[in-house]
This record gives sequence, C-alpha cells and structure tokens, in this order.
Amino acid sequence: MYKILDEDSIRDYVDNTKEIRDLLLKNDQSINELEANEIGDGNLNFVYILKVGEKSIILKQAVPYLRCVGKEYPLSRIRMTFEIEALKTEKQLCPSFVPDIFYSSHYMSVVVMQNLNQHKILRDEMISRVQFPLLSEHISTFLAGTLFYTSDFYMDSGKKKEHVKKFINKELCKITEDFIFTHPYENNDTNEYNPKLDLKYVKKFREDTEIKAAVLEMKYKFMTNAQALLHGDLHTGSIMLNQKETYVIDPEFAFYGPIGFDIGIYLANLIMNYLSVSDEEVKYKEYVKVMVKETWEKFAQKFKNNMIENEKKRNSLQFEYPNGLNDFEYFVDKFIREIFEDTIGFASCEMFRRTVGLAKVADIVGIEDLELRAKKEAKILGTASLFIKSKSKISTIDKIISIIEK
Ligand code: SR1
Ligand code: MG
Repeated sequence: MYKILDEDSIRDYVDNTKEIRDLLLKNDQSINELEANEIGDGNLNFVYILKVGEKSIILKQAVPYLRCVGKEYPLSRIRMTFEIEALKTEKQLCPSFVPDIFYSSHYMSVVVMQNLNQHKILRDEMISRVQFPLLSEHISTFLAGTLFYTSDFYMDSGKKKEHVKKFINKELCKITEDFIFTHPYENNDTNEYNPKLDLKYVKKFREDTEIKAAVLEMKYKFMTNAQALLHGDLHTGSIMLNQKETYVIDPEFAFYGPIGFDIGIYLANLIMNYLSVSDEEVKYKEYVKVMVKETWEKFAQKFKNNMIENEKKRNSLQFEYPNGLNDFEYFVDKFIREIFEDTIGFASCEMFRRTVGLAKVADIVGIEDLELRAKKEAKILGTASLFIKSKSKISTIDKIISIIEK
C-alpha cells in the first residue's frame, strides 16, 4: 500500500524492503544505524539521503500533490512512473550521463539511485561562478543521443508509436502548458512579480500581438509535435556535475515532444545566468557565452552525424534520392535549422515564465537588491521578446550571442 514517507517512517520502509536494505546493511546490522535526511529543494518531490557508515544512496518519492504549492494542488503520483521509465531509457542511450538506478517501485512512487555526492547542482555552481570546460561536450552528447535515438529517424515506426503512448504524461505536460505557455501571458493569481519590476515591461509583452501569437505557436508545437522523448525540464537545476562528469537527473516531465524544447530550456537557463552577472565579471561572462555557442554547435554536429551514420546503415524514413547522401544532407540541414528556430522560441518562453510566472530561478531571485534584480528582469523580458519576434530571422548562434551581449 502507498504511504507517504518521512525521515522517521522511512526506517521501517527500508527495513522491510529487502532490495533497499541490502544496498546499505549487512544481515546482522541494525536499521538503527541508518541516517535519513530529506534534502529535496525541487518543486515536486521529496528526496532523501540514506546513509549507513560510508555507504549512501538517494531515495526519491512522489507525493500526491505539488510540493511547491502544497496539498491544495493535487498531482497524481504517476509522475514517478514516467521518471523511472525515462531514467531507464536515458540510461540505455547515454549511460555515462544518467545516475545508476538500484531499485524502483511504481506503487510506492519511489526510485532509489546513486548518490551523486561527488557532484554539485549546475545552477548553484553557476551562481558561484564555477566553470566546467567539459559541460557543453557532455550535454550536447546527451541531447543528441536521447533526442535522435528516440525519434522516428532511428526507431522502428511501430515501436516509436508505442513509446509515444508509454510516455503520455498528461498531468506534467499540463503544468508546462499552464506555467510556461499560458499564465505568464495573462493576469493569473499564480504569477509572482518582483515589487520593484516596473509593470510596464510586463504589459509590453502581454499586449504585443506578435509575441502572443508566437507563444501560442510554441505552445501548439509543445502539445502536438511528438518528435522525440524529451527530458521535459532540462534547466540547470536538473544537472549535477564535477570537473570530470555530468549527470542529468529528474526527468519526471519526460514525454514525446519537440526536440527544440529541451535545448531551448537549457540555453535559456544559461542565458538568464549570463544576464544576472555584472559586466565587470568579464571572464565568467565570456565562459557562459562559449557554453551557449558550443552547446548548440556541438549538438547540431552530433545530431547531424547520428542522422548521416544511420542513413548509411539503414532506411527507415528514407527513400532513393537523385543525388544520394547529398540530398539527405540537404534535408538534415533544413531539419536542424527548424530545430534551431524552435529552440529560440522555447528559450524565450522559459525566460518570460521564469521572470513573471510562479517558478523563478535562483540566479535572479538570489539578487537581494530588488532594484538591481528588476533591471536584470527587464533585460530578460526584453531579450526574450527580441528572440521570439525574430526567431525566423536569427540564423546562427553567433547572432544569439550578439543579442545577449547588448
Ligand atoms: C508549478 S511547478 C513549477 C516548475 O517546477 C518544475 O521544475 C518545472 O520547471 C515546473 O514548470
Ligand atoms: Mg525537477
């Protein structure tokens, strides 16, 4: 039977669940040796570190409500099933970027996994201005791998459709539809504003027909374009890393959606960090710009390589072209161009919602001087407006960089 765990009751649960007990305790060891601490700081779930001596693991449990709002916002626990299934799929495709999963229980909405205690959350590290030279190499491999190998370009047509069905993640998609693509563009009780942010900036994008139409276009793509299995919430709080390794965690929002969504969310979070930093921090700002550029360019190159190599081996989607692989390459370049435009569109929506919506980013809300924070927020709104209005005309990542520099 399902039961919400806490730091006390988790002891009994571990003692009675052999698979978990065996990970931490020898037969003759008492459960009293177990230390359990809740460390979750996310919006949805509870996360415990379970420790016995030198051994430690992470146990994550979904509760039947949205943690950041409270019990008055019910949310079914099925999200943990999506997280477990997404972790398993991602682990198969990109083993070095996904934590080891030791145990999972759908009925307890629990997953037990590797404790990444040698790694830190990317967002916190960016706020502390720590640089990771390997990050764009790692994230671009993860993105190109998960997004290509779960798409129709690689999967058997029937199996891909089965996969789409398996990942119909209705409730969490609805959260994204509401909190990224709807509420921030209207007067809604869930929106939250910095009191020092001049509401003329909010009014400006809310009353701009071109922006509203473009946001609607992105929302519709999010709802209908089942291109690949997405992580679904790839912000910098969903990445843990050190100087050698990078892990992508928390895929409870996973579903089949548009490829540009994951890339756009990630780049938007890098860009918001960039815009939060003062102009004096020249070297750090240079590093973030390089990350934005490299992530896109490496992703595009790796995705293209995956497409071409696959095309050489088999013919799932393809047919005979007059000029062989050259024609296929023309198609691939055009397709990647479309992903780029979507990436810009989704990045803009993430920047709008993290500024005026319910869920904020610590890079910005951590700025204690509210006047200064408001200046940064106005900049984010202005940049997002420019991005979304000109997404069809921005043809290179260098143009994105030159916009954020200004
Ligand atoms: C209302 S839940 C807010 C956000 O938390 C998650 O991390 C997702 O980003 C979601 O939109
Ligand atoms: Mg999360």
